Amino acid sequence: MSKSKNVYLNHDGGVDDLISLFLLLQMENVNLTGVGVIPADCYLEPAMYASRKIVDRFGNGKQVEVAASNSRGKNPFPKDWRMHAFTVDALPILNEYPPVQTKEADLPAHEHMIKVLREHDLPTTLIFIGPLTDLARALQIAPDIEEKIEKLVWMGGTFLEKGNVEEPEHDGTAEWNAFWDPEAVKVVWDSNITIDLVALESTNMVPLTLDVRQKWASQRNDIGVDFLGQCYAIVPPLVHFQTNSTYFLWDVLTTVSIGKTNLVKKKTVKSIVHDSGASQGKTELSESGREVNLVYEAERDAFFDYITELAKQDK
Ligand code: AGV
Ligand code: CA
Repeated sequence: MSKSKNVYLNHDGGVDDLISLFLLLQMENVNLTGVGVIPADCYLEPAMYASRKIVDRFGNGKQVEVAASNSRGKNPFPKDWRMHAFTVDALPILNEYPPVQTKEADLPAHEHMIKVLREHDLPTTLIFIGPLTDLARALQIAPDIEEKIEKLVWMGGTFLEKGNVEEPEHDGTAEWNAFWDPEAVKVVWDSNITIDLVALESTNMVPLTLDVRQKWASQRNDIGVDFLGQCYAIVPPLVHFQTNSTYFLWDVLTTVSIGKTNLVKKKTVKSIVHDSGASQGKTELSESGREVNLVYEAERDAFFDYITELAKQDK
């Protein structure tokens, strides 16, 4: 058995953000020290409630505080996507035994993270599966936390020609988490933190497809697999061709990459980020840039098998 590692999660309330929280709570070698929720690809209130209810229902008795972010971005997410958290929050499986027990932290997310990092002697792995705003703000007011950070694992960025932002006044080269707050990416790039970048290169290999949904449906007698199936019923799968709404398991790949390293391939690259103009949020390869460990490939079938097993409550 490998030793347990401290992990702090900052997410933005999408379906795959909430599933990431659920799966982290199932990992034996993870000590989840806290959770921050930022209202980027979600509305804050349902995302906070859904997170706390997931800890209640699937946390196996773990005590984890959930902190609300008061950060604001530069480029807002489409409203349709932000609505998903309302549905997850309303699922009967999360509402069987009210009231909610898991505590909401009394500090905003970036300050809560600073407090939790300082409280632990051993360094913490940060998982950010939304924009980097809370981390950038934390580094600005408490630069000492850098030494408490083992590494940052971030779902964001891409070096592909086409990102996933399709918005007026943008050239389409950025990934959304970077685009929401490009200046925050720059602040984090300027730090000395080790960064694993789970970029679109690898997440493009794990679209939600109908065969995966069918597999979850067939195994829905397990309550954890049923929860996966219910949540991924909210978002559109890849059927005939990819659209701007097609759902990938971006954040879930990011989250499981911390434990199951054989599911992904990494290489070191140097990168800069554009923080303004028509390419804002674009990460670009450049010899003058900072080093990041780019996760550029994923083992699709092994990945879906792994998360389905991890989700099972009757093991
Ligand atoms: O760019 C991927 C990020 C991930 O953190 N999010 C969704 C994941 O949580 C934004 C996003 C891009 N395309 C989307 C997104 C889509 N079609 N639906 C919802 N969110
Ligand atoms: Ca996200």
